[in-house]
Amino acid sequence: MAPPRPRLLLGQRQTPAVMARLQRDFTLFGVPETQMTSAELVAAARAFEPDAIMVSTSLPVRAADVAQLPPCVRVIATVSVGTDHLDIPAILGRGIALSNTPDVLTDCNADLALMLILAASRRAAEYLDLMKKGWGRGLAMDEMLGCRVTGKTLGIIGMGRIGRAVAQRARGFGMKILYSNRRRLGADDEQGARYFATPEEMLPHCDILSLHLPASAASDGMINARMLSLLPRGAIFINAARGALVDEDALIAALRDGHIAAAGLDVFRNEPSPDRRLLDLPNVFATPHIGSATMETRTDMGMLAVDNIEAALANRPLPTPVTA
Ligand code: 8YV
Repeated sequence: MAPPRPRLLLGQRQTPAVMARLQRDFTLFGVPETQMTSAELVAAARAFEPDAIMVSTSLPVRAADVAQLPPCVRVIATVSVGTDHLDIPAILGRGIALSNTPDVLTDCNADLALMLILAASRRAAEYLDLMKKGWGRGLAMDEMLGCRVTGKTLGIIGMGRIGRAVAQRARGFGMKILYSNRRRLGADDEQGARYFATPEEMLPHCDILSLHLPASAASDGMINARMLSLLPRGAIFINAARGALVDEDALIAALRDGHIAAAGLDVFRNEPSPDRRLLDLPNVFATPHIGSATMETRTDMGMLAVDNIEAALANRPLPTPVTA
């Protein structure tokens, strides 16, 4: 007789290929229409007693949630590279293995950052709005002009895998790359990019600033009024990393005043209900946290999460563990 299939609590529906694997190899608690809340996840875990739980950034697992999980839970796999929605010490402290999904989403996140750079610089939100209204009259030669991207200087804060992939793409637009990072990269990874030990030193040289660092207590609100004022007037601001990195009141003020010409934002402090004042600004091009949202990448992320769950349940080393 086949051994009983492990019990998996799925916090969010996954792509068809991932769902097919899960339905074949696991006993599932029922598939949520879209996704559960943290409270629903805890209640389901207590009712269903799973061996494994799958979540992602929009489904936080904080210390109070971890404390209520039944002892049968052996592994939590987040379908994300970011881990700021998880209380890592609380999870590991209960002896629960934890994994994330690095690397597989690097390209799509970098592609999205380029989309935001192009859309914000070239006023895509305003043009789209005009076209939805039917266009209707010729534009003057000096009307609704954007900023040329080719040849501009791009500053990147956080030169990890995604930051480097953004730099690689931006070089294709003839952009000069500056970066600030906890440590300087080797020449192979730098590819001619200029290093600054602090963002403060780099900001005055940036035409475009793009964030690619994780959210943490240390980085919370780091892009504040003082930092924005260090950018040259008319700079473009891009955030496809985490909303918590930004003081949104300061960003709104800088966008209203024109000190920041435009912003491309995929992430917000209060997701999924961002500050309306940001969304209503004509010079904000906004997307709903979709950096990894392609069929290919979400499938790769889901498959990697399942690989981690299977490894943990078989007492094998996890392919991509979160250790601290
Ligand atoms: C989200 C992300 O996980 O990987 C990350 O850290 O922010 C994204 O890939 C995804 O959008 C689902 O919430």
